[in-house]
Amino acid sequence: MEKSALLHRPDSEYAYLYEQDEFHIRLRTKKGDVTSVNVIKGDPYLIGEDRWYLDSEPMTLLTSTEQFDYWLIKTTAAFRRLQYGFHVVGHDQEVFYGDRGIFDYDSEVIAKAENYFRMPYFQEMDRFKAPQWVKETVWYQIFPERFANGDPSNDPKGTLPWSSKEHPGREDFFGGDLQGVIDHLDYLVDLGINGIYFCPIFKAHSNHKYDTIDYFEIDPDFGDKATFKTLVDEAHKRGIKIMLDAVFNHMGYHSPQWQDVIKNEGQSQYADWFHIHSYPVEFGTNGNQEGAKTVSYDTFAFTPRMPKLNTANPEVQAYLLEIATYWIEEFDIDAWRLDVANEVDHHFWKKFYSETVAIKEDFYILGEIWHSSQSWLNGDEFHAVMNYAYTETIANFFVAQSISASKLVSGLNEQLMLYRQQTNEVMFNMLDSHDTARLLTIADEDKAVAQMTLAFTFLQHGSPCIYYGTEVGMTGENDPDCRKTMVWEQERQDQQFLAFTKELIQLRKDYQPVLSLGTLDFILADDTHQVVGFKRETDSQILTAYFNRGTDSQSYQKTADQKVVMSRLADTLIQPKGFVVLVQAK
Ligand code: ARE
Ligand code: CA
Repeated sequence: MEKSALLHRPDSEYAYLYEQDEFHIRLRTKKGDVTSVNVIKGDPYLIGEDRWYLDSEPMTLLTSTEQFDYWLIKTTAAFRRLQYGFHVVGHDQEVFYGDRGIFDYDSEVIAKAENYFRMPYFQEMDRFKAPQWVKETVWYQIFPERFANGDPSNDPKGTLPWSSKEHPGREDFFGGDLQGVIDHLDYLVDLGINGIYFCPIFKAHSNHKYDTIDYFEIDPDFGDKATFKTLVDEAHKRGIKIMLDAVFNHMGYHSPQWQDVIKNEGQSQYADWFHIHSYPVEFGTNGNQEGAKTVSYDTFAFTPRMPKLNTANPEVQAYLLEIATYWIEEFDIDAWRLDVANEVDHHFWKKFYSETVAIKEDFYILGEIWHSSQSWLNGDEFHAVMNYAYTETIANFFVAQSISASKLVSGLNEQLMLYRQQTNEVMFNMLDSHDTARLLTIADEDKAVAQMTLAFTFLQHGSPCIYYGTEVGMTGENDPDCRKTMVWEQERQDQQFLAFTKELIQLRKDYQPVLSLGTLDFILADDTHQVVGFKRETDSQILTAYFNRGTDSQSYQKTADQKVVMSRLADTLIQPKGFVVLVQAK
């Protein structure tokens, strides 16, 4: 047995409360190395005749990657306390794996308290609580400057006519605003989405508004607070939730705070709001120019126009927490997306979590993190991250075709094992965004590939997000080209893509419970024909799906009690770039 592959870590994604009284325990073993695992467990204080009342329960094989098997047991404890250890049976030996390491399995080892892992008490306060409504949400991301110009009176100077430029430049303005969103809420209802993620809308200098000047004001190019209030109210009436973008890692160069530092340098009352190493800090002086590596203060990336905030400063914390709570209390928003979330300290995010959730216990906090995010997802900071690591793996198989079916399966299972189950259920699954090239463009404008990739993503744990314009076949290379003005003329919209997107959103809604909560088992990973199949299962339903990324049509299994609920088929075969989704009751 490969003992070095054994891994368990208490109070992590390996041991956590899924529900108030449902405790999940996972164990990692080397793939194929272990034939069975039993958990030996009991209450640390329940001792009779100087031994514990211990029982032993089998774990089930939950999932596998190329290297590892992952085992799971869902259990509980009468007195909400548990000590537990693993009786691991391999082909050649059996061991006890516990808090003090790995031992040959024998009664002496079992009898020692110190050998047991502990779940000291089932603290509901500490449990990772995932907002239920997020599981029922299909998101739509809007870049406000480019969605719709509903009010030309607020167009900034130099605004260009809508869709007048095939490739917008970094400094272009087209007049998009909040009224434009209000005017198209019924379009969004008809599309079927029920959550909007807005890129920043507060007063800022650029067209993307990530260089904030005033977090307490709606940017005048976008409208005013009354318009925003109408937008939120009208969206809520239509069952659409609203998520705003919190840019707390840095402020904009033109903010009054940073302008005061430029003017008064070390004497400024805001000097400690930032990370300043030397003065002057004026743009163009002291090494402070675009892309310079010698900026005299910390910035976002190497962007001197985005001075990094010192979130360890209590004044900055108070200022940002006031913003965070203001937009919930005054405008009833439902969620914050946190910009550059991984570069702000955990201490601040813990305060952010407790203050926002105190106002709305089902408030959703989404971190923008492009890599593994375990340390932000323990239940006291974020509920989820923008799941680029998961969706990039999907795109690598379906679009870039850089990985095989079995690599796809291994990669996705590896991602899922990084987080608690309830975290996976509220992850934010977008295939593209305002920071990436558009899906159809990375698919070389092959609609079938783009649609197959979307369909696969919509059938995963986590809530899918459509980037505005995807549904009408918009293209675009990476920023700024992925921020073209939305196509509203029907004759220029891809009606087939629109119909497909509506069908897919409806499918997600029709089968949300099994798609959010169901297990995920990959039943097929054919590296020769590049076909992948998986099952999602709850107590009452099984959804099965097959995707053909290969070049030949493939047959698929269909039993009498399975119903085809969505497909891209040629007769009874799954054509290349096709798929089939089947559902059966249990
Ligand atoms: C743009 C161009 C830059 C150019 C700059 C010049 O993208 O190449 O140098 O203009 O001004 C906002 C604007 C961008 C602008 C940027 C800087 O939207 O148009 O850049 O400000 O002025 C990493 C971070 C991630 C960040 C991306 C952009 O981890 O947090 O880079 N995303 C957020 C927002 C952006 C926003 C900012 C941050 C700044 O979503 O829209 O940019 O507030 C890999 C890495 C990731 C990396 C990702 C993308 O996957 O793993 O860490 O994300 O690539 O680059
Ligand atoms: Ca406008």
